Amino acid sequence: MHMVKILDTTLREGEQTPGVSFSVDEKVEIARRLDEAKFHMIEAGHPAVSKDVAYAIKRIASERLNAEVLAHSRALISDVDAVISCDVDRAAIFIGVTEKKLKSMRMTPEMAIDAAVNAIQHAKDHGLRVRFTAEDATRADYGYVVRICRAAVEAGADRLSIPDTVGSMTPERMKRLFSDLSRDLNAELDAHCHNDLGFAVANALAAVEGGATAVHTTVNGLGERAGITPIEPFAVAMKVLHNVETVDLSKLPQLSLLLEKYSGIPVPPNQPIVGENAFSHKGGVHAAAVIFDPETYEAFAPGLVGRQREIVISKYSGRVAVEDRLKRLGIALSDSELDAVLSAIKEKPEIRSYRDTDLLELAERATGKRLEVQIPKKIEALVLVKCESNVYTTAVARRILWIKGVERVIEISGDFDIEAHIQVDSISQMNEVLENIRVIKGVTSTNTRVILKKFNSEDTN
Ligand code: HCA
Ligand code: CU
Repeated sequence: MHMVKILDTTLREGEQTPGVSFSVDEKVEIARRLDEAKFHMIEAGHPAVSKDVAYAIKRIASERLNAEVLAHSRALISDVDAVISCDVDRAAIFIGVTEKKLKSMRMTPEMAIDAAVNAIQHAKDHGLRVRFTAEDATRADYGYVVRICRAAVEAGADRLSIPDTVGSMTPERMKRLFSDLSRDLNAELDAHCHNDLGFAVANALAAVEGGATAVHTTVNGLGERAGITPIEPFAVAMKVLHNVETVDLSKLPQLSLLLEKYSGIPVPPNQPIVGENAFSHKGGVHAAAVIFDPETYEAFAPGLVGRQREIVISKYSGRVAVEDRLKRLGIALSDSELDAVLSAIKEKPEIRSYRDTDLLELAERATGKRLEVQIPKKIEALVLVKCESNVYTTAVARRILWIKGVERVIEISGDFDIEAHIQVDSISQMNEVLENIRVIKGVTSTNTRVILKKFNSEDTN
């Protein structure tokens, strides 16, 4: 399998996600982090959209990153001029190529070719490299796609993007399309796959098998509607299935968290690679086998992306899992003691999973023994949050809940609007959580109380 370049378009396609708008500083930080993770190309935005979009692109271009920086442009001289003034490496010029889209623009196929060629030549005249995008190519007439792409290459485009703009392709058709295009066109081919049917990762892999030399992705799969190919499963699949290195896989979880924070779009727990549960085992049979040999229930080791395997302790757990967890806490119990712990767990089906402290407490009760362990003491605090009077408190509460270290959030009445329960390992982590709460739009002030001791109602029985 050949080398594949990754173009990240979180800042362009990703900002087209409903509800998402990044600040200029956030964009610059995202671009730096993408560069550190060795992304090859960064599509920084479409400068004709607004002044702040153009300004962010200029700032990113002035960072002199290793990654090639691109700006998006319609096939219009005025859009290309906006790209030229951003000082980027490459213009990404697009025009719709389906019959319907041409009609809506009141253009004949020949007029669209002329518009593309003029825009490309204009960009080339100003020293820019050019990628040409035949928008909605997968639903357009193949002969016309080849014709407009050949004209684009002749005008100076050395990359062509073939987007599946509405995500309606299947992997089989994608592979065939890209192998036909690699035969008929003399340029590097980019695949840009939307996820409307859930095939964005599979279609991108198939495009690569057909001959694509670059794939467009976003962090967490952000983008219009259902988004596009998420980098996390795509890059891992390239490594695991084809042994091809793309970006630095160990940086993906952090990038995902950063984008969860800046986009406000939460990552579901069952999301591959970066979801909370992606490396957790729960069923008794699964846990026992994984503890014996991880490969029994893992396609690849979590360490590949810098994460750790988790064994969930719940009513589904068997002896092996409970024994293993207690052992890791430095506690060895006899068979009968383990039985007592296990049956105590099974008697509380309402508890979805046990944290170490809860498991220990339960084990102490079940065995009647005092268990001495070395678990790092957690720091807990209650943070009271006041919101601006015109903001929707629930939206702020939800954003607080996504911050790592926040365990629980409740809306309250009185002087403050929200109470957040925080649990972290260190004071510096505590400061980080507080900082993350304070920067949320709509938060006016916070008041933090460190928890010294807790009492449960059961303790008094
Ligand atoms: C758009 C369309 C686009 C372009 C992709 C590309 C698509 O939002 O303007 O330039 O490679 O999906 O067709 O994102
Ligand atoms: Cu798109």
